[in-house]
Amino acid sequence: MNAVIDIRYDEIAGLVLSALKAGSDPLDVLGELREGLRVVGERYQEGEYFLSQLFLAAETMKNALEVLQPLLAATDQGESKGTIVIGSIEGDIHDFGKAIVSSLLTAEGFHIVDLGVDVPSVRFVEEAEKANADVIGISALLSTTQPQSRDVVQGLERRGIRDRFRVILGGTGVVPEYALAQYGVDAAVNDGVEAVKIISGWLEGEQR
Ligand code: B12
Repeated sequence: MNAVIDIRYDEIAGLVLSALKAGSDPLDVLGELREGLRVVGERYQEGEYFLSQLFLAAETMKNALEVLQPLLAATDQGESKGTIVIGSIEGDIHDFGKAIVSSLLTAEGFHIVDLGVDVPSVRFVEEAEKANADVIGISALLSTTQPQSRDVVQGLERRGIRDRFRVILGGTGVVPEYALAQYGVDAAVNDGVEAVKIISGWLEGEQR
């Protein structure tokens, strides 16, 4: 966590590797990294860190994830439990959370279709239909981008296919009760492990 706050981007990969070798659980290491980023975000918000430091902290996280992500995604490659179309919504380029939850879902046996970042709401609808997906996953970390998840839901409704897909919104700063009430999504989370539980619960027993 301190290595992220102190932005030790050139040392972080080695530190993560040492922690893993010493027996730390990858999810605990992830928790530490996220906590570090939360503090960086707070310092940025309070004007203590500049935007350049936010970027370098992001670089630090990227280097850490190169080591960590393959472990989170380790899977036996069995039969797919379902398809999830995922992306960061238009105007949002944050993608660490999306990458992590995708790895966790892959490890659980789900097939992921990653649309990338800055994805218009209409594309979520089109791609979900194309992939015959079970779930649409929207990543949105900004208070200005989160409301667009409503556009995805309305896009599904307009096409008369709302009941074919479950929609989940995720990202730091997402307030689940608010998102559920305001955007019409089926679930909203700010934790990837919880997201996996929710999606697994939805698709358990559903034969593809
Ligand atoms: C890293 C970072 C950046 C990086 C992003 C790099 C990248 N490739 O992702 C950079 C430097 C580019 C950046 C830019 C900006 N950022 Co920024 N950023 C952050 C920071 C520090 C960490 C975010 C992060 O990666 N967390 C770690 C991940 C693993 O956690 P997570 O996103 O919560 O993901 C988990 C869950 O939420 C969930 N999840 C996430 N997505 C999804 C999706 C689905 C479908 C599901 C099911 C689950 C799920 O699973 C994940 C694993 O547990 C946050 C601070 C914070 N509090 O987090 C600010 C923060 C999000 N940024 C902020 C801001 C303001 C910006 C900028 C506007 C700054 C600027 N003036 O330019 C720009 C906007 C760029 C844009 N258009 O998107 C604000 C947002 C405030 C708000 N409420 O709107 C924050 C909160 C900082 C702050 N406190 O002010 N940022």
